[in-house]
Amino acid sequence: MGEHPAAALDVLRDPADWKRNTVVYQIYPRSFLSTDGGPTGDLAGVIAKLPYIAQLGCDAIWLTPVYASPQRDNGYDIADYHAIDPSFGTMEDMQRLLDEAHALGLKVIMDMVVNHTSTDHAWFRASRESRDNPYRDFYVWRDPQADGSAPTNWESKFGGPAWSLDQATGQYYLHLFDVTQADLNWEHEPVREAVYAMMNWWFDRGVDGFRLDVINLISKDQAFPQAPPGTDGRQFYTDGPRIHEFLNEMHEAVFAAGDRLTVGEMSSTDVEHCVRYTHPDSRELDMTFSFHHLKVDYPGGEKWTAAPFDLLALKDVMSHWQTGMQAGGGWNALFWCNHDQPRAVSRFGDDGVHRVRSAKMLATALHGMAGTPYIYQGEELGMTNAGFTGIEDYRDVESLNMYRILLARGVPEPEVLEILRARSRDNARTPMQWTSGRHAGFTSGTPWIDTCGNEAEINAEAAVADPDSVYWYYNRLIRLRRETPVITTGVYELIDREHPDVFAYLRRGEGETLVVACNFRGHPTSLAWPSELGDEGTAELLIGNLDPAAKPEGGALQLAPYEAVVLRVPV
Ligand code: TEU
Repeated sequence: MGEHPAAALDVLRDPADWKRNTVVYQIYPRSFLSTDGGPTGDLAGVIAKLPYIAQLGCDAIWLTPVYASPQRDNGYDIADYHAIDPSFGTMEDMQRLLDEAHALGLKVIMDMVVNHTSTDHAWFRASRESRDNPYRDFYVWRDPQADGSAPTNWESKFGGPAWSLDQATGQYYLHLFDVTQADLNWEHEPVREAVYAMMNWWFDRGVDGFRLDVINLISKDQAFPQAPPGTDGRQFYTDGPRIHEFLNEMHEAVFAAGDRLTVGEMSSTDVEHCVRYTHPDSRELDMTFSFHHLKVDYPGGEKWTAAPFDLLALKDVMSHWQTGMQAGGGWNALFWCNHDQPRAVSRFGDDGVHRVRSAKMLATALHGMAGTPYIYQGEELGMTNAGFTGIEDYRDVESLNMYRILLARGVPEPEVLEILRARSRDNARTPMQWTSGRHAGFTSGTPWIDTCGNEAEINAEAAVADPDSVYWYYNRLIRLRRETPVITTGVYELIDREHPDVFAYLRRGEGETLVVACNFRGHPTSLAWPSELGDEGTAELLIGNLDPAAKPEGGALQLAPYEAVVLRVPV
């Protein structure tokens, strides 16, 4: 048993810190519920379903961007931070959403995208007007190289170059994402002041926190070096030179004034940086999303393949983050799914015969860990990947770019489509399945993107009516977390690292130990009972996804396919 620094536990134990004791429900409003028969979801749809979220047991919602936007990247391209996009509703709808959520005891976390804006934003339109426009320095403009090529060879995260030439002024602007998402220049103080003022404007309207989009990319290496062969340039802006200074400044200017939840989306980061981002003494952020556990099916780091996941790598990565963040006094945001990721049950479980059981198993594996859990809309139903067969089904700018790029690389079309079926962000963006009816009850009109087609079986109405559903299992896990402080504060320890089928770990503290054991395979398996836990007869079942649940006997725990249990032992 490894020793654990006591200091870290003191940080974890602060009961006044609601942010470390909360469960957040993520809403992608565009695909949540349309109340007016339109193709896309709206704020009225979110308001209508707040009781469904409160009943699940969550106490906060995170709304992906609903600001005015040309929707080239579904709202992550903001044209006006102070307006609601008409496709979602009005500022009055937003105010009503805040009021109704608060009345139900739900906090509201808004998505804040400040690494870049849409090229339709007034700042960018002014900036591109001339080299001496007062807004020129709001963005990153650089001269071409001597041969006219882009200032650096950095690649956009959505494929292709990260710079685009503006013919009129003869300079390139930087865009780490789409060409219509121009990176803000955080070196320029007026940018930072404008962003902080805008954030405070939202807090004045009653928002309870922010999810900060790709926030660890805002500080770029001002030397703008060329990326060595085989790299894409991310080493020159990920967790960049002034990132901690900027986040601390943001904290003092915005977050310090109130009890606000801040969660940073961290691209390609590491534990050391995330400890620093989230340790209370740093005065930066409350928690971070990291993505390394969602790359265990990227062989050699390549996302655009249809490879299976590596369970040992998954265990190692998640354990590294659990242990490293605990030891340093940092705090993880826990998640399997979001609007950028394939559905967990299709990716790490079984979306066929064992769909319900494996969805519950995945929930158990995650909700037993230290951190603040996030549930992405539809995850609580065990929603699956989209299963789209033709390119015409896809909507996502990244998927459409990659389709073209992979074909140009000579990958045969059937293979490209197979890759998109496994990897496309649209897997998470199909309409939320409310009923077994037309378009899953998402809209009375024609949805902007097709449903998965399995709404007859997978829908919220059926799940709420069935006490054995994935939905009610999530509810039990959330209640278990509230009733069991060791889930929040206990020291994490991986057991049986080499086991080829089982992801099992301990949570120790508060005079007891939890054993979380999850079979990630479609066949039965056996886990040796850890001898240091003593007599297995003392183990008490806290939750399991099968009835009757596995019981440790004869020095082992026999787990059925995709079975998961949480046991408590008094040591
Ligand atoms: O995503 C950041 C990000 O890097 C991704 O997860 C991205 O989708 C992936 O790397 C593509 O391969 C955030 C948002 O969550 C995403 O929806 C936005 O498109 C992106 O930022 C740009 O704002």
